[in-house]
Amino acid sequence: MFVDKAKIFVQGGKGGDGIVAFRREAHVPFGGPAGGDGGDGGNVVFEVDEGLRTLMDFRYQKHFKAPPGEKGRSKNRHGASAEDLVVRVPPGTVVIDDDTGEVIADMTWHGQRVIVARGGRGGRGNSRFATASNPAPYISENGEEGEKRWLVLELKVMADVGLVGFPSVGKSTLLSAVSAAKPKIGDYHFTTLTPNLGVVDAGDGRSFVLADLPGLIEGAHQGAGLGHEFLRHIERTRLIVHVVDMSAAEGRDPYEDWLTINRELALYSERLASRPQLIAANKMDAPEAAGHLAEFRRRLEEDGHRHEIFPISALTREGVRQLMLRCAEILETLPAAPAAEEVKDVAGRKVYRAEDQPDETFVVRRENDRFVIESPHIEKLARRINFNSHEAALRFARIMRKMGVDDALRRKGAKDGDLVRIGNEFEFEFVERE
Ligand SMILES: Nc1nc2c(ncn2[C@@H]2O[C@H](COP(=O)(O)OP(=O)(O)OP(=O)(O)O)[C@@H](O)[C@H]2O)c(=O)[nH]1
Ligand SMILES: [Mg+2]
Repeated sequence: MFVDKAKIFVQGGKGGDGIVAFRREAHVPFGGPAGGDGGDGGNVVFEVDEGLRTLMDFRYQKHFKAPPGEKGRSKNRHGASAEDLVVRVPPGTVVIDDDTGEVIADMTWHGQRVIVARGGRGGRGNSRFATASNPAPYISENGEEGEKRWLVLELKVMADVGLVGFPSVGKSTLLSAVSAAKPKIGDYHFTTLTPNLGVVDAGDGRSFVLADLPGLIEGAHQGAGLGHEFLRHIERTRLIVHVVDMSAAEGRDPYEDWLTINRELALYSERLASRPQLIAANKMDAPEAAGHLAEFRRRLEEDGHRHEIFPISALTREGVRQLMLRCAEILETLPAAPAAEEVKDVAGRKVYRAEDQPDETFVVRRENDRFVIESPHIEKLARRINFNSHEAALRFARIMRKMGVDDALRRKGAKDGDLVRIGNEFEFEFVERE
Protein backbone atom coordinates (compact mmCIF):
# COMPACT_ATOMS: atom_id res chain seq x y z
CA MET A 1 0.00 0.00 0.00
CA PHE A 2 1.23 3.40 -0.93
CA VAL A 3 -0.09 6.83 -0.14
CA ASP A 4 -0.20 9.52 -2.76
CA LYS A 5 -0.41 12.93 -1.13
CA ALA A 6 -1.06 16.51 -2.12
CA LYS A 7 -1.49 19.76 -0.25
CA ILE A 8 -3.75 22.36 -1.78
CA PHE A 9 -5.44 25.65 -0.96
CA VAL A 10 -9.16 26.13 -1.46
CA GLN A 11 -11.21 29.28 -1.13
CA GLY A 12 -14.90 29.92 -1.67
CA GLY A 13 -15.88 32.98 -3.68
CA LYS A 14 -16.62 36.23 -1.89
CA GLY A 15 -20.27 37.18 -1.64
CA GLY A 16 -21.32 40.16 -3.72
CA ASP A 17 -21.86 43.42 -1.81
CA GLY A 18 -25.37 44.60 -1.20
CA ILE A 19 -25.95 48.15 -2.39
CA VAL A 20 -27.72 51.31 -1.33
CA ALA A 21 -30.12 52.61 -3.95
CA PHE A 22 -33.45 54.38 -4.05
CA ARG A 23 -36.28 54.37 -6.45
CA ARG A 24 -36.36 57.42 -8.61
CA GLU A 25 -39.64 57.58 -10.30
CA ALA A 26 -41.19 60.82 -11.32
CA HIS A 27 -44.48 60.07 -9.64
CA VAL A 28 -43.03 58.72 -6.38
CA PRO A 29 -41.85 61.70 -4.36
CA PHE A 30 -39.56 59.84 -1.98
CA GLY A 31 -38.93 56.57 -3.70
CA GLY A 32 -38.32 53.80 -1.20
CA PRO A 33 -35.03 51.93 -0.80
CA ALA A 34 -34.24 49.75 -3.79
CA GLY A 35 -30.72 48.37 -3.27
CA GLY A 36 -30.58 44.69 -4.13
CA ASP A 37 -28.67 41.94 -2.33
CA GLY A 38 -25.33 40.69 -3.57
CA GLY A 39 -25.18 37.18 -4.98
CA ASP A 40 -23.55 34.33 -3.05
CA GLY A 41 -19.97 33.40 -3.82
CA GLY A 42 -19.33 30.00 -5.41
CA ASN A 43 -18.38 26.98 -3.31
CA VAL A 44 -15.35 24.83 -3.97
CA VAL A 45 -16.77 21.35 -4.46
CA PHE A 46 -14.92 18.06 -4.74
CA GLU A 47 -16.46 15.45 -6.97
CA VAL A 48 -15.34 11.84 -7.28
CA ASP A 49 -14.41 10.78 -10.79
CA GLU A 50 -13.76 7.06 -11.04
CA GLY A 51 -11.65 7.67 -14.14
CA LEU A 52 -8.93 9.25 -11.99
CA ARG A 53 -6.39 7.04 -10.29
CA THR A 54 -3.85 9.36 -8.71
CA LEU A 55 -3.42 12.86 -7.29
CA MET A 56 -1.04 13.76 -10.10
CA ASP A 57 -3.07 16.78 -11.25
CA PHE A 58 -2.59 18.46 -7.87
CA ARG A 59 1.16 18.63 -8.37
CA TYR A 60 0.61 21.25 -11.03
CA GLN A 61 -2.34 23.16 -9.67
CA LYS A 62 -2.50 23.83 -5.97
CA HIS A 63 -4.82 26.83 -5.65
CA PHE A 64 -8.54 26.56 -6.21
CA LYS A 65 -10.65 29.68 -5.86
CA ALA A 66 -14.34 29.77 -6.64
CA PRO A 67 -15.70 32.89 -8.39
CA PRO A 68 -17.31 35.77 -6.43
CA GLY A 69 -21.00 36.63 -6.36
CA GLU A 70 -22.22 39.69 -8.25
CA LYS A 71 -22.96 42.96 -6.55
CA GLY A 72 -26.55 43.85 -5.85
CA ARG A 73 -28.21 46.20 -8.31
CA SER A 74 -30.68 49.00 -8.27
CA LYS A 75 -34.43 48.44 -8.52
CA ASN A 76 -34.13 45.66 -5.95
CA ARG A 77 -32.47 43.32 -8.37
CA HIS A 78 -30.20 40.78 -6.74
CA GLY A 79 -26.71 40.11 -8.01
CA ALA A 80 -26.28 36.68 -9.54
CA SER A 81 -24.80 33.94 -7.37
CA ALA A 82 -21.57 32.46 -8.66
CA GLU A 83 -21.20 28.96 -10.04
CA ASP A 84 -19.44 26.39 -7.88
CA LEU A 85 -15.90 25.44 -8.74
CA VAL A 86 -15.95 21.68 -9.20
CA VAL A 87 -12.65 19.87 -8.67
CA ARG A 88 -12.41 16.21 -9.62
CA VAL A 89 -10.70 13.75 -7.29
CA PRO A 90 -10.09 10.00 -7.59
CA PRO A 91 -12.17 7.55 -5.53
CA GLY A 92 -10.55 6.79 -2.20
CA THR A 93 -9.36 10.35 -1.59
CA VAL A 94 -9.41 11.34 2.06
CA VAL A 95 -9.67 15.10 2.61
CA ILE A 96 -8.02 16.47 5.73
CA ASP A 97 -8.00 20.00 7.12
CA ASP A 98 -4.31 20.83 7.37
CA ASP A 99 -4.72 23.08 10.42
CA THR A 100 -6.79 20.81 12.60
CA GLY A 101 -5.88 17.41 11.19
CA GLU A 102 -9.58 16.70 11.01
CA VAL A 103 -10.96 14.44 8.30
CA ILE A 104 -13.44 16.52 6.32
CA ALA A 105 -14.54 13.87 3.89
CA ASP A 106 -13.94 10.40 2.55
CA MET A 107 -14.55 10.52 -1.16
CA THR A 108 -15.61 7.05 -2.16
CA TRP A 109 -18.32 6.63 -4.80
CA HIS A 110 -18.46 7.97 -8.33
CA GLY A 111 -20.26 11.28 -8.48
CA GLN A 112 -20.06 11.91 -4.71
CA ARG A 113 -19.84 15.63 -3.98
CA VAL A 114 -18.62 17.47 -0.91
CA ILE A 115 -18.28 21.20 -0.34
CA VAL A 116 -14.77 21.84 0.95
CA ALA A 117 -14.90 25.64 1.04
CA ARG A 118 -18.15 27.55 1.17
CA GLY A 119 -18.66 30.71 -0.77
CA GLY A 120 -19.53 33.83 1.23
CA ARG A 121 -23.14 34.91 1.43
CA GLY A 122 -24.09 37.98 -0.53
CA GLY A 123 -24.54 41.17 1.47
CA ARG A 124 -28.02 42.57 1.93
CA GLY A 125 -29.07 45.67 0.04
CA ASN A 126 -30.65 48.62 1.75
CA SER A 127 -34.24 47.60 1.02
CA ARG A 128 -33.78 44.85 3.60
CA PHE A 129 -33.03 47.34 6.31
CA ALA A 130 -36.12 49.45 5.93
CA THR A 131 -38.21 49.66 9.09
CA ALA A 132 -41.17 51.73 10.12
CA SER A 133 -38.92 54.16 11.95
CA ASN A 134 -36.33 54.26 9.18
CA PRO A 135 -38.04 53.79 5.85
CA ALA A 136 -35.10 55.03 3.79
CA PRO A 137 -31.97 53.48 5.29
CA TYR A 138 -28.49 54.12 3.99
CA ILE A 139 -27.23 50.73 5.15
CA SER A 140 -26.02 47.92 3.05
CA GLU A 141 -23.91 44.92 3.87
CA ASN A 142 -20.70 43.83 2.20
CA GLY A 143 -20.57 40.29 0.88
CA GLU A 144 -19.05 37.73 3.21
CA GLU A 145 -15.57 36.38 2.55
CA GLY A 146 -15.45 32.84 1.22
CA GLU A 147 -14.22 30.11 3.53
CA LYS A 148 -10.57 29.30 2.94
CA ARG A 149 -8.20 26.64 4.11
CA TRP A 150 -5.32 24.37 3.30
CA LEU A 151 -6.25 20.79 2.69
CA VAL A 152 -4.19 17.64 2.62
CA LEU A 153 -5.42 15.01 0.21
CA GLU A 154 -4.44 11.44 0.81
CA LEU A 155 -5.07 8.57 -1.52
CA LYS A 156 -4.26 5.01 -0.70
CA VAL A 157 -3.40 3.46 -3.98
CA MET A 158 -2.76 0.00 -5.26
CA ALA A 159 -0.41 -0.42 -8.13
CA ASP A 160 -1.95 -0.55 -11.57
CA VAL A 161 1.15 -1.99 -13.16
CA GLY A 162 3.66 -4.39 -11.62
CA LEU A 163 7.24 -4.84 -12.81
CA VAL A 164 8.27 -8.48 -12.61
CA GLY A 165 11.41 -10.29 -13.62
CA PHE A 166 14.60 -11.89 -12.38
CA PRO A 167 16.81 -9.98 -9.95
CA SER A 168 19.04 -7.28 -11.47
CA VAL A 169 17.20 -7.05 -14.78
CA GLY A 170 16.62 -3.32 -14.12
CA LYS A 171 13.14 -3.09 -12.60
CA SER A 172 14.09 -0.46 -10.03
CA THR A 173 16.07 1.47 -12.62
CA LEU A 174 12.99 1.58 -14.82
CA LEU A 175 10.76 2.80 -11.97
CA SER A 176 13.21 5.57 -11.15
CA ALA A 177 13.33 6.58 -14.82
CA VAL A 178 9.58 7.15 -15.09
CA SER A 179 8.52 8.39 -11.66
CA ALA A 180 9.74 10.45 -8.74
CA ALA A 181 10.35 7.25 -6.75
CA LYS A 182 13.93 6.68 -5.65
CA PRO A 183 14.31 2.94 -5.20
CA LYS A 184 17.68 1.46 -4.36
CA ILE A 185 19.54 0.23 -7.43
CA GLY A 186 22.42 -2.22 -7.26
CA ASP A 187 24.35 -4.71 -9.36
CA TYR A 188 23.69 -7.51 -6.87
CA HIS A 189 20.57 -9.68 -6.58
CA PHE A 190 17.66 -8.80 -4.32
CA THR A 191 18.54 -5.15 -4.06
CA THR A 192 14.82 -4.53 -3.72
CA LEU A 193 13.37 -6.17 -0.64
CA THR A 194 9.97 -4.53 -0.43
CA PRO A 195 7.87 -3.13 -3.27
CA ASN A 196 8.36 0.50 -4.25
CA LEU A 197 5.59 2.43 -5.87
CA GLY A 198 5.68 5.51 -8.02
CA VAL A 199 3.15 7.62 -9.85
CA VAL A 200 3.79 7.74 -13.57
CA ASP A 201 2.69 10.71 -15.63
CA ALA A 202 2.13 9.34 -19.11
CA GLY A 203 2.52 12.90 -20.34
CA ASP A 204 -0.88 13.13 -21.98
CA GLY A 205 -3.02 13.77 -18.92
CA ARG A 206 -3.14 10.12 -17.90
CA SER A 207 -1.35 8.79 -14.88
CA PHE A 208 -1.08 5.46 -13.11
CA VAL A 209 0.77 3.74 -10.30
CA LEU A 210 3.73 1.54 -11.08
CA ALA A 211 5.16 -0.98 -8.62
CA ASP A 212 8.73 -2.19 -8.62
CA LEU A 213 8.63 -5.65 -7.10
CA PRO A 214 11.45 -7.73 -5.68
CA GLY A 215 13.08 -10.09 -8.14
CA LEU A 216 11.63 -13.53 -8.69
CA ILE A 217 13.58 -16.76 -9.14
CA GLU A 218 12.75 -20.33 -9.90
CA GLY A 219 10.77 -21.85 -7.04
CA ALA A 220 9.31 -18.50 -5.96
CA HIS A 221 5.83 -20.00 -5.84
CA GLN A 222 7.09 -22.34 -3.11
CA GLY A 223 8.72 -19.49 -1.25
CA ALA A 224 12.21 -19.50 -2.79
CA GLY A 225 14.01 -16.16 -2.87
CA LEU A 226 11.70 -13.50 -1.59
CA GLY A 227 8.86 -15.74 -2.65
CA HIS A 228 5.19 -15.60 -1.93
CA GLU A 229 4.81 -12.28 -0.38
CA PHE A 230 5.58 -10.49 -3.60
CA LEU A 231 3.56 -12.71 -5.81
CA ARG A 232 0.67 -11.55 -3.65
CA HIS A 233 1.48 -7.96 -4.55
CA ILE A 234 1.57 -8.77 -8.23
CA GLU A 235 -1.83 -10.34 -7.84
CA ARG A 236 -3.28 -6.96 -7.00
CA THR A 237 -1.98 -5.22 -10.10
CA ARG A 238 -3.97 -5.03 -13.32
CA LEU A 239 -1.16 -5.19 -15.82
CA ILE A 240 2.23 -6.86 -15.74
CA VAL A 241 5.36 -5.47 -17.34
CA HIS A 242 7.77 -8.33 -17.56
CA VAL A 243 11.33 -7.00 -17.56
CA VAL A 244 13.90 -9.16 -19.35
CA ASP A 245 17.65 -8.49 -19.40
CA MET A 246 18.59 -8.59 -23.09
CA SER A 247 22.29 -8.06 -22.39
CA ALA A 248 22.28 -11.52 -20.78
CA ALA A 249 25.17 -10.20 -18.72
CA GLU A 250 24.73 -12.93 -16.14
CA GLY A 251 24.97 -15.72 -18.65
CA ARG A 252 21.32 -16.74 -18.54
CA ASP A 253 19.26 -17.03 -21.71
CA PRO A 254 16.68 -14.17 -21.96
CA TYR A 255 13.95 -16.34 -23.43
CA GLU A 256 14.47 -19.05 -20.79
CA ASP A 257 14.25 -16.28 -18.17
CA TRP A 258 10.94 -15.22 -19.56
CA LEU A 259 9.55 -18.76 -19.54
CA THR A 260 10.79 -19.43 -16.01
CA ILE A 261 9.12 -16.36 -14.53
CA ASN A 262 5.86 -17.05 -16.35
CA ARG A 263 5.90 -20.59 -15.01
CA GLU A 264 6.31 -19.26 -11.48
CA LEU A 265 3.39 -16.89 -11.96
CA ALA A 266 1.20 -19.70 -13.28
CA LEU A 267 2.18 -22.07 -10.49
CA TYR A 268 1.26 -19.43 -7.96
CA SER A 269 -2.10 -18.69 -9.52
CA GLU A 270 -3.85 -19.15 -12.83
CA ARG A 271 -5.27 -15.68 -12.57
CA LEU A 272 -1.78 -14.22 -12.49
CA ALA A 273 -0.77 -16.16 -15.56
CA SER A 274 -3.67 -14.75 -17.51
CA ARG A 275 -3.05 -11.16 -16.51
CA PRO A 276 -2.25 -8.89 -19.50
CA GLN A 277 1.51 -8.65 -19.92
CA LEU A 278 3.90 -6.47 -21.87
CA ILE A 279 7.53 -7.40 -22.33
CA ALA A 280 10.17 -4.77 -21.57
CA ALA A 281 13.32 -5.90 -23.34
CA ASN A 282 15.77 -3.98 -21.17
CA LYS A 283 19.45 -3.01 -21.41
CA MET A 284 19.23 -2.50 -25.17
CA ASP A 285 22.18 -0.10 -24.83
CA ALA A 286 24.44 -3.13 -24.33
CA PRO A 287 26.24 -4.25 -27.53
CA GLU A 288 25.04 -7.87 -27.45
CA ALA A 289 21.42 -6.96 -26.77
CA ALA A 290 20.22 -6.54 -30.36
CA GLY A 291 21.24 -10.08 -31.29
CA HIS A 292 19.60 -11.53 -28.18
CA LEU A 293 16.40 -9.64 -28.90
CA ALA A 294 16.19 -11.02 -32.43
CA GLU A 295 16.58 -14.53 -31.07
CA PHE A 296 14.02 -13.82 -28.35
CA ARG A 297 11.45 -12.62 -30.89
CA ARG A 298 12.00 -15.64 -33.10
CA ARG A 299 11.40 -18.13 -30.28
CA LEU A 300 8.45 -16.17 -28.87
CA GLU A 301 6.70 -16.31 -32.24
CA GLU A 302 7.68 -19.90 -32.79
CA ASP A 303 5.95 -20.81 -29.53
CA GLY A 304 2.88 -18.89 -30.66
CA HIS A 305 2.99 -16.16 -28.01
CA ARG A 306 1.61 -12.77 -28.98
CA HIS A 307 3.00 -10.50 -26.30
CA GLU A 308 4.02 -7.00 -27.33
CA ILE A 309 7.74 -6.33 -26.92
CA PHE A 310 9.16 -2.90 -26.08
CA PRO A 311 12.93 -2.62 -26.54
CA ILE A 312 14.13 -0.14 -23.91
CA SER A 313 17.09 1.02 -21.94
CA ALA A 314 16.10 1.99 -18.41
CA LEU A 315 19.56 3.50 -18.14
CA THR A 316 19.42 5.85 -21.14
CA ARG A 317 15.58 5.98 -21.09
CA GLU A 318 15.38 5.05 -24.71
CA GLY A 319 11.97 3.59 -25.57
CA VAL A 320 10.71 4.07 -22.03
CA ARG A 321 8.10 6.68 -22.90
CA GLN A 322 6.45 4.51 -25.55
CA LEU A 323 6.20 1.68 -23.03
CA MET A 324 4.51 3.95 -20.47
CA LEU A 325 2.06 5.32 -23.03
CA ARG A 326 1.08 1.80 -23.99
CA CYS A 327 0.54 0.91 -20.32
CA ALA A 328 -1.79 3.91 -19.91
CA GLU A 329 -3.65 2.88 -23.04
CA ILE A 330 -4.16 -0.71 -21.92
CA LEU A 331 -5.20 0.34 -18.42
CA GLU A 332 -8.04 2.32 -19.92
CA THR A 333 -9.49 -0.82 -21.40
CA LEU A 334 -9.22 -2.83 -18.16
CA PRO A 335 -11.76 -2.79 -15.33
CA ALA A 336 -10.84 -0.50 -12.44
CA ALA A 337 -9.04 -2.07 -9.51
CA PRO A 338 -11.29 -3.09 -6.63
CA ALA A 339 -10.61 0.04 -4.63
CA ALA A 340 -13.70 -0.74 -2.56
CA GLU A 341 -11.69 -3.20 -0.50
CA GLU A 342 -9.58 -0.34 0.82
CA VAL A 343 -12.51 1.95 1.23
CA LYS A 344 -14.18 -0.32 3.76
CA ASP A 345 -11.73 0.45 6.50
CA VAL A 346 -12.23 4.18 6.25
CA ALA A 347 -16.00 4.07 5.89
CA GLY A 348 -16.54 4.13 9.63
CA ARG A 349 -14.46 7.20 10.12
CA LYS A 350 -16.01 10.37 11.40
CA VAL A 351 -16.86 12.76 8.64
CA TYR A 352 -16.97 16.40 9.55
CA ARG A 353 -19.56 18.45 7.83
CA ALA A 354 -18.79 22.10 7.43
CA GLU A 355 -21.91 23.49 9.09
CA ASP A 356 -21.47 26.92 10.52
CA GLN A 357 -22.94 27.42 13.93
CA PRO A 358 -21.61 30.87 14.71
CA ASP A 359 -19.41 30.77 17.75
CA GLU A 360 -20.32 33.95 19.60
CA THR A 361 -17.65 33.69 22.26
CA PHE A 362 -15.03 36.40 22.42
CA VAL A 363 -12.06 37.43 24.49
CA VAL A 364 -11.30 40.98 25.57
CA ARG A 365 -7.78 41.75 26.69
CA ARG A 366 -5.64 44.76 27.29
CA GLU A 367 -2.64 45.41 25.11
CA ASN A 368 -0.62 48.45 26.21
CA ASP A 369 -2.83 51.45 25.66
CA ARG A 370 -5.65 49.70 23.90
CA PHE A 371 -8.18 46.92 24.20
CA VAL A 372 -8.25 43.97 21.86
CA ILE A 373 -11.27 41.86 21.03
CA GLU A 374 -10.54 38.39 19.77
CA SER A 375 -13.39 36.57 18.09
CA PRO A 376 -13.53 35.08 14.61
CA HIS A 377 -17.27 35.70 14.59
CA ILE A 378 -16.99 39.42 15.36
CA GLU A 379 -14.13 39.84 12.89
CA LYS A 380 -16.20 38.21 10.21
CA LEU A 381 -19.10 40.47 11.07
CA ALA A 382 -16.90 43.56 10.94
CA ARG A 383 -15.67 42.66 7.49
CA ARG A 384 -19.23 42.71 6.25
CA ILE A 385 -19.92 46.19 7.51
CA ASN A 386 -19.54 49.09 5.18
CA PHE A 387 -18.09 51.57 7.65
CA ASN A 388 -18.45 54.50 5.28
CA SER A 389 -22.09 54.45 6.18
CA HIS A 390 -22.85 55.94 9.57
CA GLU A 391 -25.99 53.85 9.85
CA ALA A 392 -24.12 50.65 9.16
CA ALA A 393 -21.57 51.53 11.82
CA LEU A 394 -24.37 52.15 14.30
CA ARG A 395 -25.89 48.80 13.46
CA PHE A 396 -22.56 47.12 14.12
CA ALA A 397 -22.33 48.91 17.46
CA ARG A 398 -25.80 47.65 18.36
CA ILE A 399 -24.87 44.06 17.57
CA MET A 400 -21.73 44.33 19.69
CA ARG A 401 -23.71 45.74 22.57
CA LYS A 402 -26.22 42.91 22.34
CA MET A 403 -23.47 40.32 22.38
CA GLY A 404 -22.19 41.80 25.62
CA VAL A 405 -18.95 43.16 24.19
CA ASP A 406 -19.50 46.65 25.60
CA ASP A 407 -20.06 45.29 29.09
CA ALA A 408 -16.96 43.16 28.85
CA LEU A 409 -14.92 46.19 27.77
CA ARG A 410 -16.23 48.18 30.70
CA ARG A 411 -15.37 45.39 33.11
CA LYS A 412 -11.81 45.46 31.79
CA GLY A 413 -11.70 49.17 32.49
CA ALA A 414 -12.42 50.71 29.09
CA LYS A 415 -13.37 54.38 29.28
CA ASP A 416 -14.88 56.79 26.84
CA GLY A 417 -12.32 57.53 24.12
CA ASP A 418 -10.16 54.43 24.62
CA LEU A 419 -9.02 52.62 21.51
CA VAL A 420 -10.44 49.19 20.76
CA ARG A 421 -9.06 46.87 18.15
CA ILE A 422 -10.86 43.96 16.52
CA GLY A 423 -8.58 41.35 15.06
CA ASN A 424 -5.88 43.00 13.01
CA GLU A 425 -7.97 45.11 10.69
CA PHE A 426 -10.34 47.34 12.60
CA GLU A 427 -9.87 49.96 15.24
CA PHE A 428 -12.48 52.09 17.02
CA GLU A 429 -12.90 54.51 19.79
CA PHE A 430 -14.95 53.26 22.66
CA VAL A 431 -17.78 55.77 22.98
CA GLU A 432 -19.95 55.79 26.12
CA ARG A 433 -23.39 56.99 25.29
CA GLU A 434 -24.86 59.68 27.47
N1 LIG B 1 23.49 -1.23 -19.24
C1 LIG B 1 22.35 -1.17 -18.56
N2 LIG B 1 22.34 -1.46 -17.26
C2 LIG B 1 21.18 -1.38 -16.59
C3 LIG B 1 19.98 -1.00 -17.24
N3 LIG B 1 18.98 -1.02 -16.32
C4 LIG B 1 19.54 -1.38 -15.15
N4 LIG B 1 20.86 -1.62 -15.29
C5 LIG B 1 21.81 -2.03 -14.25
O1 LIG B 1 21.45 -3.30 -13.76
C6 LIG B 1 21.72 -3.42 -12.37
C7 LIG B 1 20.47 -3.87 -11.60
O2 LIG B 1 19.51 -2.83 -11.68
P1 LIG B 1 18.27 -2.74 -10.69
O3 LIG B 1 17.39 -1.68 -11.22
O4 LIG B 1 18.71 -2.65 -9.28
O5 LIG B 1 17.62 -4.18 -10.95
P2 LIG B 1 16.35 -4.84 -10.25
O6 LIG B 1 15.66 -5.61 -11.29
O7 LIG B 1 15.57 -3.83 -9.52
O8 LIG B 1 17.05 -5.83 -9.23
P3 LIG B 1 16.50 -6.49 -7.85
O9 LIG B 1 15.93 -5.39 -7.05
O10 LIG B 1 17.71 -7.07 -7.22
O11 LIG B 1 15.51 -7.51 -8.24
C8 LIG B 1 22.24 -2.06 -11.94
O12 LIG B 1 23.64 -2.11 -11.89
C9 LIG B 1 21.77 -1.14 -13.03
O13 LIG B 1 22.59 -0.02 -13.20
C10 LIG B 1 20.03 -0.67 -18.64
O14 LIG B 1 19.04 -0.33 -19.28
N5 LIG B 1 21.24 -0.79 -19.24
MG1 LIG C 1 15.19 -3.65 -7.61
